[in-house]
Amino acid sequence: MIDGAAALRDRAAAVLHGNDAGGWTRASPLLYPHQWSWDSAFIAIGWAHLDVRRAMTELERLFAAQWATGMVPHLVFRAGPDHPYFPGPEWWDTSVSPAAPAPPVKTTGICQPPVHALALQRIWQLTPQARQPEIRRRVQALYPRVVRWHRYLATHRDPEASGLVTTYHPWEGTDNSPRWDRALERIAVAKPGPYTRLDTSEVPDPSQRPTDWDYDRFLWLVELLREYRYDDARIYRRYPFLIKDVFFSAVLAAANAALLDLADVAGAGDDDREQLTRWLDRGRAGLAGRFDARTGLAADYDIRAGEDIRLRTFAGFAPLFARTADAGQHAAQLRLLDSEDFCGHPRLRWRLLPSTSPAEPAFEPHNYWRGPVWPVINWLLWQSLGTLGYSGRADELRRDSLAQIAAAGEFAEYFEPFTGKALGSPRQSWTAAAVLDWLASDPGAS
Ligand code: 2M8
Repeated sequence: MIDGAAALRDRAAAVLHGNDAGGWTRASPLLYPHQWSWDSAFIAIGWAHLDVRRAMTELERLFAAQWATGMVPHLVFRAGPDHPYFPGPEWWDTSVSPAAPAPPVKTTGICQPPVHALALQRIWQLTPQARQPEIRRRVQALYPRVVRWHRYLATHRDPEASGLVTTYHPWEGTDNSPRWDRALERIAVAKPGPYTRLDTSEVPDPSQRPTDWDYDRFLWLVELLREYRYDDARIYRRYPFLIKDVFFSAVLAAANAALLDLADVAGAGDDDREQLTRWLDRGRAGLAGRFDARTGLAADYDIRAGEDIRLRTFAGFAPLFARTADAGQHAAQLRLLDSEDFCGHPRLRWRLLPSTSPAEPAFEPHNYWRGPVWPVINWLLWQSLGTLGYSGRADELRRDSLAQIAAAGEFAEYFEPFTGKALGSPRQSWTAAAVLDWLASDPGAS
């Protein structure tokens, strides 16, 4: 039993209620005032502990902004002008694409890891019997949309049928991860129009956020995507940033397994079941091909440069995130997870997976995706390890994650790995959501 669990739960619930904008939830109150895609999936898991109907609404509202291609956009602009965020809808101008949702819905033109099916699965697991008829109907209505989303990723984002998803932008998950450094360095001309960042006023310590050099490139890439009208075929022909992202692909594999698990509840037909099984098998095979037995990590692949991205980051644990069936890979990855390169590093305050290995030259303990510990990444790892049967190590991750958050006294966006200091945005919704799920999953509590 975690000390102070009831108080922590109440505080986590208060964060979600405080960020609830009525049917959708701000990713955080000031820094991220809109609805973000993978944030919403985690947030739905948090809501499922408070109100399963509200949890379903979170996902339904997000999928209401799904593109005609099946893409679920990385961000739905929902907050009014009193909640500024940069870059806003004008910068993205998705009206250039016939696939974008019709006004007044405003979104960006990229996407984020498909955690949504995992959320749907968790909501269903947490649905009390009395609510099952209603939630089953809602799951049945949403399920085909989630399948379309996965189809978009398996086709438009994988024209090679490699089983690996191609990402177009650092904002498709882990913004300034060093995984993208070389690809961004190759972009010699990055001259976006004039702009003013707002994130650096919300997080006043610039060492916790991406640099202006990063932002120039992030925004320049958006300009190119807009120029190509967010058309996947055109993007694939000409665009400079195309990465086979093993983490994104691993989440898709886990999400395909979750949809198969829900197939009976959703009343899925044989076609969908067969399709999902094919995508799952292909995803696992694609990831197996990216596993490097020498390092024990999976490597991303830069399509444009034709080179592997070999850095020690959390993404290298893609086989675990994908819940691969390969026992040899489990053993190698579990050994590495607790080695000095990752959770066993002697300076770490908690034995949690940092976003970048402290042994990696690019590691920066304060800087966003370049070193800090992210609770949602540890949540995904915790869930994967539990599913794979490593419940002891999974429970350590759960307890250390809760201890870190309780000690810092804040549902922070990310944490300094050596000191445990809260960094980035306070009252981050997905951190509160992960806490609610962890607290309810305490094996010692029942
Ligand atoms: C971060 O990204 C946004 C852009 O999407 C930003 O820095 O402004 C990332 O951590 C991303 O993964 C996350 O979904 C988003 C909202 O929490 O913030």
